[in-house]
Amino acid sequence: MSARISRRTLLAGLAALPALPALTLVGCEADRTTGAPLSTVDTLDFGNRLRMPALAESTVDHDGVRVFHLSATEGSAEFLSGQSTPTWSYSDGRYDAGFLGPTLRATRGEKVRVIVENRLPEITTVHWHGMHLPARYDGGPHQPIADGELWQPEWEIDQQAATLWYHPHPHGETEGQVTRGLAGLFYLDDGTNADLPHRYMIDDIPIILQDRTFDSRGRFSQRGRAVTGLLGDKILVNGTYNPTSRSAPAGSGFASSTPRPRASTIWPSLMIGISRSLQPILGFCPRQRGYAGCCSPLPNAPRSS
Ligand SMILES: [Cu+2]
Repeated sequence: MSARISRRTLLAGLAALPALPALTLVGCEADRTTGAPLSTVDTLDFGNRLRMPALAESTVDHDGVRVFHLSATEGSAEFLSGQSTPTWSYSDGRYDAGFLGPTLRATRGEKVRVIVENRLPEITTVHWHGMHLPARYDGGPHQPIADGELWQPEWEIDQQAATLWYHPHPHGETEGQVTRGLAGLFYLDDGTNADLPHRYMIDDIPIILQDRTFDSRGRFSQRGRAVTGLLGDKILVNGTYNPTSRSAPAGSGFASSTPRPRASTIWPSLMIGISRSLQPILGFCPRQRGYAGCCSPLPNAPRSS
């Protein structure tokens, strides 16, 4: 089943959604810093299946501590068709997408230990962004992990439910290491919001938005530096460029590899597009046969020549 949905279909879906007036398509303006276009309208076909970071493996040791393993490693990933990009990533020994890392998950009251191994050719650290924990385990520049070394912070989860992330924080090298791919999510549960979606990748969908610039060989480029930092001209969602994902009703799974038989004809698709200025473009595209043909693009939607 093809995941490719035309731009016209997306626009048709948007046109049919008066309840989403805020999610308008941005114009053809250029970024003031780099001159790159702000809109991806008519430049993407949403042809790549949205990647999802797996939940990290963990074990509970005899002291009741939940133990995770993260290895920072060199690798590669394909973002642009046919081009292999050198990357760094975190692996838990089972999952390694070549970019980003698995999602760690723990519950308030649990003790956790993360065994971090640095297999990179330089110093790194792992900082638990947003985590309440002892300063010596925070993972800032003052807690370097030399290449080939292990670091094993251990703490008790003691804060409300949150979506946090982990990333390297070595002095002067944070941007470069995050750009190459080092980052991941850390979910915290607290058991008090049972009515919220909580089934990972089913009704609780992780979305990691990042911008990158690629050179002619598909490598990450450091071009596009602005006062706010490095600005990319391509948006990655969970490490996927030009992504698409199919939605399904509650209970039947999201982006399931085995959708219900009628899913392809009656359920909408969630399209995710992000402009350079981080304005989301979302569309629910009915996939009933013949539907797309009865709608036209938004009247003032910009068109590429
Ligand atoms: Cu941070």
